[in-house]
Amino acid sequence: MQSFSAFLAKFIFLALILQSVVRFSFCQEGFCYSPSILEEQPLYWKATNPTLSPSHLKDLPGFTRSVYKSDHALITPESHVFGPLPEWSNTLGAYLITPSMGSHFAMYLVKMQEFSKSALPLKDVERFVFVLHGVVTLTDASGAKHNLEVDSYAYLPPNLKHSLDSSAAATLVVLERRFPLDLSPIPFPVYDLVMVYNYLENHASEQIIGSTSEQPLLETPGEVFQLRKLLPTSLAYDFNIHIMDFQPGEFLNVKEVHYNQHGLLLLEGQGIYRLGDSWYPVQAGDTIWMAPFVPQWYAALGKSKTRYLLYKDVNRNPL
Ligand code: UGY
Ligand code: MN
Repeated sequence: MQSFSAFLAKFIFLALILQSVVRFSFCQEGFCYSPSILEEQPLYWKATNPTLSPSHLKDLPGFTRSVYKSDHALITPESHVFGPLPEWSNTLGAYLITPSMGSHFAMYLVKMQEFSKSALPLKDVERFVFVLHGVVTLTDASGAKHNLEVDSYAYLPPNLKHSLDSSAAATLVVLERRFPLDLSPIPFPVYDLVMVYNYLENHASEQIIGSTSEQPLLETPGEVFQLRKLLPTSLAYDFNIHIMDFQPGEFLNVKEVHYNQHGLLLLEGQGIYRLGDSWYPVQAGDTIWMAPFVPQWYAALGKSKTRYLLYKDVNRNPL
């Protein structure tokens, strides 16, 4: 038979486990209630103990961290609106950046399902696809099939036949940019308006298929972040996609202001993004549009590294 002291020890042990389970469930997402929830809370308790955790704020009616201004936008996941993509089958898409904001490119999320299939981009539009979840099959112009897993990507030059399909759920981020190949049929006044003229004779871009981890780390003079570029840096390519990694506490040394535009998807981590005169707490899943010359700066915070994917127009004279 158990002695009373053994029984007491077991009782205390079980009570401690129960208390830690209760505490754990109320300490998730960085927010703990104190004193213990086992005590009855007084009337209006919440008014003097506001919920501080961002994950709770997200659920406030009408609350969003999304912001849309003339020179930048932050689009956070609770604002995503998915709908069918024109001519894609069994697929939902959410346009996050489009020329209606002032960008010269579009960036959208694509959720593919079983038996889903892409449509071709519009005429003269180049496309970049990056896999965020699942596996998609790219069938290229020659009929060859390429399986793209998470962290893999493809660049398809304008007017190159291809299709993407998936036999299970998969998520992609897609960037598209109009690449004028032949401006001659465009009447003179319109021609003037589209002088962001990207075509360079003898510099045709080619289909690229790759994976982030295969790309070498590049020099970043004066900066501490790690940089990979997913596309060739040759003249044929009028944009590049950068993958940038920051350890917690690292930040951009240059307080950047430049003529290039950006589309950014935060893939991992948390931090503060400065855009113009505003400072935004951001985290994985957030999208940012940066117009030319918007002051921009990032500091990685939180407990894990930040990784973001960044569209940047390059290799063209801005005149
Ligand atoms: O290359 C860039 O312009 C990059 N460093 N910008 C950014 O991270 N906002
Ligand atoms: Mn920049």
